[in-house]
Amino acid sequence: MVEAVAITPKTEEGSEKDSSAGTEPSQSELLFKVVIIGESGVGKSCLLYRATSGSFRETYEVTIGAAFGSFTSRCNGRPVKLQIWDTAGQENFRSMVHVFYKGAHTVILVYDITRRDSFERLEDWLTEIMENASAGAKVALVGSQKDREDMREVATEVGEAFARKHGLAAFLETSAKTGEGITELFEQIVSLLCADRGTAVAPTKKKKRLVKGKKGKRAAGGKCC
Ligand SMILES: Nc1nc2c(ncn2[C@@H]2O[C@H](COP(=O)(O)OP(=O)(O)OP(=O)(O)O)[C@@H](O)[C@H]2O)c(=O)[nH]1
Ligand SMILES: [Mg+2]
Repeated sequence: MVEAVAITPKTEEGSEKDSSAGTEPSQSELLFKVVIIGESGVGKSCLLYRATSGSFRETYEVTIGAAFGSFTSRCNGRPVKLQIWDTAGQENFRSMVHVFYKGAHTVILVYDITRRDSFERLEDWLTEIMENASAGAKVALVGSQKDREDMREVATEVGEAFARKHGLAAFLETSAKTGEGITELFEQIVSLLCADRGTAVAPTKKKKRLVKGKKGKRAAGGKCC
């Protein structure tokens, strides 16, 4: 079983210290693994870049293999870090990508709201998740490039219905360009993982069911299924 890793802060001498400067009991950091997948060019790297740097990258730099970033927050006052792996969407760079699913607590599946083709591939991506991700891993569906409303090919309701039909844990539309929905997405993932703490994910096995979100419940600040 793969559980959230708790990291206890150390002093410079290497002994454990109270991270809350003596006002609260010592709280070690919880570490969760998140993987971003989806068609090439949908905006996975820009999503991560916006979340980690707060800015937008206009130029398209194809991801080769994978890239890494982190997002920090708190869970009931306890520090939480999401260790985020951004994977390559291009077929020729995907041979090693299954490795990144190992032990992931959440998979962010991205399509571009201006590209119908990227939405139509979602079923294939779900199959890949079922074959490679750990049992218990949550799936968050993201419709990216929301700022390009005039080019929209996938209605919000269609994305929402897909997420509901497949029992996905969250659905959000985001824009890496304006920043809309980005912090909300990662905070929603932290909330889901935080609420579920103690439900460990099992090692990767072939063909198992995805974990569903709480039925009918809307996660704070975002759409849910
Ligand atoms: N307008 C707009 N453009 C975006 C947005 N997100 C990404 N882009 C653009 O889309 C292109 C591809 O973005 P990437 O994030 O590199 O795409 P990717 O999914 O990582 O692609 P691969 O690495 O090949 O899998 C870039 O030119 C980005 O500037 C967005 O939210 N709004
Ligand atoms: Mg990329």
